[in-house]
Amino acid sequence: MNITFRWYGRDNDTVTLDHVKQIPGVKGIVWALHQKPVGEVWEKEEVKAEMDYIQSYGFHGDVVESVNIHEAIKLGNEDRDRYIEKYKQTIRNLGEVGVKVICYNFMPIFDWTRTDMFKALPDGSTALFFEKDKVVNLDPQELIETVASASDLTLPGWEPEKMGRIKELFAAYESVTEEDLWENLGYFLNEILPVAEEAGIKMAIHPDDPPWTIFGLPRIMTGRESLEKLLSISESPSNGITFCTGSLGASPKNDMVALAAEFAHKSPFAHIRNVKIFENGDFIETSHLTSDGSINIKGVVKELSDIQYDGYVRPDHGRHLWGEVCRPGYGLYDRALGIMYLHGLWDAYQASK
Ligand code: DNO
Ligand code: MN
Repeated sequence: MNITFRWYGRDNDTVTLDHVKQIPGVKGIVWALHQKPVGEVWEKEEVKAEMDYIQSYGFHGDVVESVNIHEAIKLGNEDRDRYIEKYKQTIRNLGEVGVKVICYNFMPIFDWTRTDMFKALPDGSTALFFEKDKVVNLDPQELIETVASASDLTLPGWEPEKMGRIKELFAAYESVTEEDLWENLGYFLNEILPVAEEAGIKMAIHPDDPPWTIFGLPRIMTGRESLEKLLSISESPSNGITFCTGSLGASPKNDMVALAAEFAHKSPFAHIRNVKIFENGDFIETSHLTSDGSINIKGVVKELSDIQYDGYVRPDHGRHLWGEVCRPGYGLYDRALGIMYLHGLWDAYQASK
């Protein structure tokens, strides 16, 4: 278990690498060039400068999250080949500085979706919350405004350029079915996987968050069958999964311990966090502690320990604690606590072998 921490860059995060250094046992930083418009090539000098900075703190920068995919590729329209070529160049440039894993997602238009970024938990902390019924009746524009007002910093996947084109994008997706989306994912992977292999990089798809259709947009990475189907697209060793317990686990249909047993070995990257699911389908993010949420985090870590999992792991989101002002879900304190829980579970399972 190679513990990492997601960080948004020098001018783009409230957390600094000096802070991260003080969390026990963190080996690497999960990074991205967040200022780059989606679809543009990440140039060699830019990726090298970021990697050098991360390594100057003694961290590795083996994992990039995310190289986002241009909507033209997801829509499968006439511009896709041009954007796929750019994506390939980014993969090559990342391979050259030693990147080993690229996390990406294939969600139309929106990345992770929540209705409230600072919902109070009974203990007085706040966390990301999803109210199921609210989304059924919500105008996507309202959601965009909620997200935009949550932080002074732009949230990845919610870039204003993209949000400005929202009507046009919704219209473009009207005729796109789930089957079309699978086909477009297959086309993309068959193009890029040979390049990733050559660059020594594993591609790790992030599941849809939440793992069901929202606003009538097709969503395909939602559970066991999706993971199986993804793997059946290509046997390339570069075709992998980001095993995100909180995303898939927001659906009670997904048994995360059973999924870890089946898919951890095809997941070069794991996101570990807990959510509490309510009967009406709402869910709130909680601390990592198993008893605080609906996901058996200790069972998941046991599965990882059983196979001597040597992939990269990060605590995913955290609550906002002790008055911390930070990116929604990406403060320092709760993710640091989460890391200590993961270390504790891992060490105990390893010792009991
Ligand atoms: C949700 C988070 C997301 C994720 C991106 C991956 O669980 O991990 O921000 O990083 O959707 O592309
Ligand atoms: Mn995740």
